[in-house]
Amino acid sequence: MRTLLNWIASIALGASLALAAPATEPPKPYGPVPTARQLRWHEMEFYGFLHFTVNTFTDKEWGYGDEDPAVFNPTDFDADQIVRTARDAGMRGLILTAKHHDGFCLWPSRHTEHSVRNSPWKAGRGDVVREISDACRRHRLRFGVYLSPWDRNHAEYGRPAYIAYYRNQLRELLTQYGDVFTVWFDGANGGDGYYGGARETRRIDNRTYYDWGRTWQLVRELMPMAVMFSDVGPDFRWIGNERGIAGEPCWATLNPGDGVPGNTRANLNHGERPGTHWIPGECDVSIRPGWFYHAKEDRQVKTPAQLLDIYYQSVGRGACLNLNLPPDRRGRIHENDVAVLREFRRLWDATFARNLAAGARVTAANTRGGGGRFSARQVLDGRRDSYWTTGDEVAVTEIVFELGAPATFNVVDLREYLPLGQRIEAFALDQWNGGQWNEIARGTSIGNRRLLRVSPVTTGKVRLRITAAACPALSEFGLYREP
Ligand code: FUL
Repeated sequence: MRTLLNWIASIALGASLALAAPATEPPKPYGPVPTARQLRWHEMEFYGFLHFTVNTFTDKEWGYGDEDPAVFNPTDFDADQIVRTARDAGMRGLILTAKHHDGFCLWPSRHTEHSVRNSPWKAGRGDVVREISDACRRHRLRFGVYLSPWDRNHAEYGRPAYIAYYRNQLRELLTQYGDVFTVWFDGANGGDGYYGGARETRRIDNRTYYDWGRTWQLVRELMPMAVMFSDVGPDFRWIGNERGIAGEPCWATLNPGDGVPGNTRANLNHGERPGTHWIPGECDVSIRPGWFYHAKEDRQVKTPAQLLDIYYQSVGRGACLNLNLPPDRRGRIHENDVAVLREFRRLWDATFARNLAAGARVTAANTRGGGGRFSARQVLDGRRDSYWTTGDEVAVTEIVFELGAPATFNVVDLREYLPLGQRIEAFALDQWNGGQWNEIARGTSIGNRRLLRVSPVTTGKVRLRITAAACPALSEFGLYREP
């Protein structure tokens, strides 16, 4: 009986090995995987929004579209101060509202009179898009644009002519300002507005009106490495709230179906597994209550501790964080915001300065090909392009870190190797207390990055247990201590 069972088992094993990749080759990808442009975006992790337009001067959040361009007049505009503030906070890019719902253009578009060209700022010769994109290049940040699909100023909004106008504007932004890392398509669509003087309510069918497929194609042609945001992608999705909080779990995959910006049934906050597409989440949130600057909110800037909480619940759940900084009426980031960002960065630096597991002795229960390029040590080399993986047949495994001397930590950091898909379904971390293992943390989705805050633990040995849908590919492991 025993031999018969062994024989059946060996046939089954032989069949699965025949389908598997050789042990010295990487595993086959699992499910949808990110494109090169999405991988570049994942690496950014933390970047910012700049909400700036006529609203800054009229003290509104949504301009009606009848604002006189003369109201746009920053008294001391300083693109370097804005971009430096973002860079010093740790951001890797900035997305500027080139045009918000009010339709006013921060660049001298050839296709409208409703722009900086007719403002008193720099006698009509200013260009905010130019200045911010140039400053981003100087300070090594990526530059991106927000171009509101809804336009409450334009006379043709709601009719086909507006779609041609919108695409002409995209063409200007994607051909005149160098590399653009993202185009951010907002989902707020249609409603009342000025519309060239009509002052009426215009409803559009967001499934058909914008013909998104062709607009997205235009962006691909003009800027192939740009990632596009909308509620449903195509490259990254809205996280479903404006508080900057990703779900737990938060999968990078989604079933967008026939959803369109502003109209989707997909689970944006958690993502969906299994999912047909790789469409990871972005958490957008403002450092103040509003998206635009209002002097009355000068004392309502989020605290460094609040920003850190948001960071752990966005970047720490595999999403990117897009933190809005609203330039004030001078055209600078207000002192209160600068002070908060400086302290946020100080705490962040102090936490992540040293991986307490960096020098650990690592032993994995299983290693693909027995070692070498897939060995357990790869998770401590600080590189996201290397990883530890196992034989194809392994779905449940573990990896042990002997720290040498006891260390105290309260943050656990994990990364999957994204080019092979999101493979890990669940994990748990144990500490060795001298006699046995005690579980201290557990979770499900990892993806680009998973940060878990735990109550401070002091131990010389930890164990990570993993359950995966296909053999795991873990890129990084870290233990940190918050000051
Ligand atoms: C929303 C807009 O309506 C807000 O004004 C802001 O731009 C935010 C980022 O997206 O949908």
